[in-house]
Amino acid sequence: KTESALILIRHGESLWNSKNLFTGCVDVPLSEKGVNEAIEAGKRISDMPVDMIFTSALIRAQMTAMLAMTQHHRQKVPVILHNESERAEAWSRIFSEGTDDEVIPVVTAWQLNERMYGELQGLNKKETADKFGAEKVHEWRRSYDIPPPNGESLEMCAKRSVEYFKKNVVPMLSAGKNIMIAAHGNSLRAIIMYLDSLTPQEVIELELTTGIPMLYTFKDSKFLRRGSPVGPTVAGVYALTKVRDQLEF
Ligand code: DG2
Repeated sequence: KTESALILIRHGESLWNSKNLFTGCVDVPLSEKGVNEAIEAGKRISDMPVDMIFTSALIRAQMTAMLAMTQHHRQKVPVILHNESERAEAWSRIFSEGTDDEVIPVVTAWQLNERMYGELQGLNKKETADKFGAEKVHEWRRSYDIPPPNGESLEMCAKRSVEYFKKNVVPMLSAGKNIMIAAHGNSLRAIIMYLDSLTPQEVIELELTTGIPMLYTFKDSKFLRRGSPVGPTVAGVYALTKVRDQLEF
């Protein structure tokens, strides 16, 4: 029986999150608070096996993954793979029986980037709501299929992020590999919508907090949510702690 773990984590607070600016594809780093959130997230998953890491191509997600791994009890070294030949080599190592590799391959993919927020990028979220109306801005931020001006709707973001997930992450989980994905509020909302079979109406309510790891298990081609994705709830964190002991690796 093969059960594998999937850990999803929205990056820690970025410098633009702290200023309440629409960020999208703008490549800003974590704030100091975000750095600490990433380290705390790492402590929460420090005894969970991680065989491979996927991150977006943006620095805030990469910083989060790397900072989280500084807390891992195995002290394996996450190594970013920059080209196809590095990837091919890592694949053959990860699948060779009996290798206790001290390296965790890290794949960066633009498909996991935050949704392109178009003309909203760089604008203050509150000021934008004052200008265009809270309802309109909420629609741009949370609806499934209404894109912000010159930006991507969640549906468009889902097309690339979920496709990438199905093509690259699911085969690894099927092979029994434990995966961590560090990405973004909306690229992860799209992936969670797929994992939890949420409807376009239900996904409107889905909010992800920065720096809280969410756990799924994958078995018999099915995903099972083991830690709450909604908010930094104590229940969510407890669920994660409890589940750790139940997993068999
Ligand atoms: C935020 C999320 O993305 O946007 O682009 O401003 O996860 O990379 O910080 P992230 C952005 P909202 O969900 O707040 O609209």
